[in-house]
Amino acid sequence: MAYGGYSYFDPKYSPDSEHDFTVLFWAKGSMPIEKIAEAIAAESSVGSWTKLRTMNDFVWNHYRARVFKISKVGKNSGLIWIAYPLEHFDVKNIIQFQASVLGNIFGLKELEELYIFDVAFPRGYQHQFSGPLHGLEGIRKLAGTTKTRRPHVGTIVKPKVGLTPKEWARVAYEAFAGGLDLVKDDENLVDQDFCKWKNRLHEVMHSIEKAGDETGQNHLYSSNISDRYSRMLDRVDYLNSHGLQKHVIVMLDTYVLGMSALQDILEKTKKYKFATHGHRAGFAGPNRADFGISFQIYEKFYRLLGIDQLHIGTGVGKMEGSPVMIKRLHEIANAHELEEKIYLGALEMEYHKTIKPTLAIASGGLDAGKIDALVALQGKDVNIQAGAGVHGHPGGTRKGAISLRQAVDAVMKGIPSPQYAKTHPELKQALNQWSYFQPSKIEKILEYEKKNAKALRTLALKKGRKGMKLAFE
Ligand code: RUB
Repeated sequence: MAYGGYSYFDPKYSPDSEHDFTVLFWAKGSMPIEKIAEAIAAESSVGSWTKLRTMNDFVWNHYRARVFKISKVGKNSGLIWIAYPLEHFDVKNIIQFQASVLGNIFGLKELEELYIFDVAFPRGYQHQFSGPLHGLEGIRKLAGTTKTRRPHVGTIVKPKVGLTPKEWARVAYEAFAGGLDLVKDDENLVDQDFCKWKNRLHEVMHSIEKAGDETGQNHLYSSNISDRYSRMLDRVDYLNSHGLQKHVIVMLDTYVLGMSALQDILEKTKKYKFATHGHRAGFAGPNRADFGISFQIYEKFYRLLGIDQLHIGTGVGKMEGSPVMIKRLHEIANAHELEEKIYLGALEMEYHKTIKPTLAIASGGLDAGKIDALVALQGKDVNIQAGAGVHGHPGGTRKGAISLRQAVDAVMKGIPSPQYAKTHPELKQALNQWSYFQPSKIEKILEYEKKNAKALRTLALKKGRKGMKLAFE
């Protein structure tokens, strides 16, 4: 069933992981699904709505997309697998990839739903990128946890915005003194008049020095520099001129600042050897509805580009994302090989060997009572952050911080938090305040996934995106 005069359907085609991108789509519309698939392939590669007198064999053979599989759900809906050749894409230019594969197709008027689940990047593309400079192990080195392998613990100073630099740094000091590794700016705090970036930075450096003398820890500060590109550059230069690599992690609102600026600013942070922290504010806009792009795709790009630690959600806190999906995002951050899981819209992929793991950040609605469940889901290679779960503790910020550290100590000793709380009052107060998230709930979900993987796959292939949602949400 051709579209625009050509057929992009090639069921015999088998993508090659060195050379082809594989992209998994869900689509529904007013045309038969075969035609929808052709339209997507055409508009995202070499074609358009009608036959082109300018098309030639070379273009057709070298640059077109190939629909190699369709799993039909209804007459007009289904899952679609499309392969794109490496030559189609510009070198080290993610914007060009976005304009092709994540671009015009969303506007095709015949489509009622279009969701792009995942992209498996070919090795030939991956080695255009250098990945994280520090990555998981580098951040562990900074925090001094290479041997203990415990989860990192941090906080986001709250209120999100409004405190003065001195007030902000005082809260940071309390959090560090309570044993937290990291304090970070919120995604919406940068350089507002009431809390200028430079003033806050210097005040926090005093807090780090003071608290470090007391705790013996190397405390870290994720400083949000997100802004127009020229200002971000100035900030990175400024951090470098003060030699702050040991304590400052450069924080970037990766999604809203966009791939273009991100790609260049990361070259600069790498040049100066700064570690980086990726916050994903805004990603959920094109992630939750009928037209959307899964965070899996952004996350892979962020790892390829070199974000050292990245927000991926929690699976147990306030933000969207089923536990199994968050586990998948954790794997994208730090595994080498990714399994295919069609019920999550997840494709098989292997990272190029030079791409280091990124440290996953679990953040959003956490408190000490959720640590056991979180570790059951994400393991110990994770940076756990709690904002309100620290500053909303009945004993205040320092006790909130202590409660988080106690929960982490407990999990490292293999003792459930409620038991540990009997001899640790700060943890006890936190559990009383917010209750305990039973890790067995998470274990059951993971067990269910393991036992039912085949059935879940069948359900997804039969019912499409709706079937995937039914499985876990
Ligand atoms: C945390 C907070 C973060 C979210 C972002 O505050 O609001 O910005 O983690 O979400 P609190 P995600 O601990 O008070 O909820 O990490 O999923 O991108």
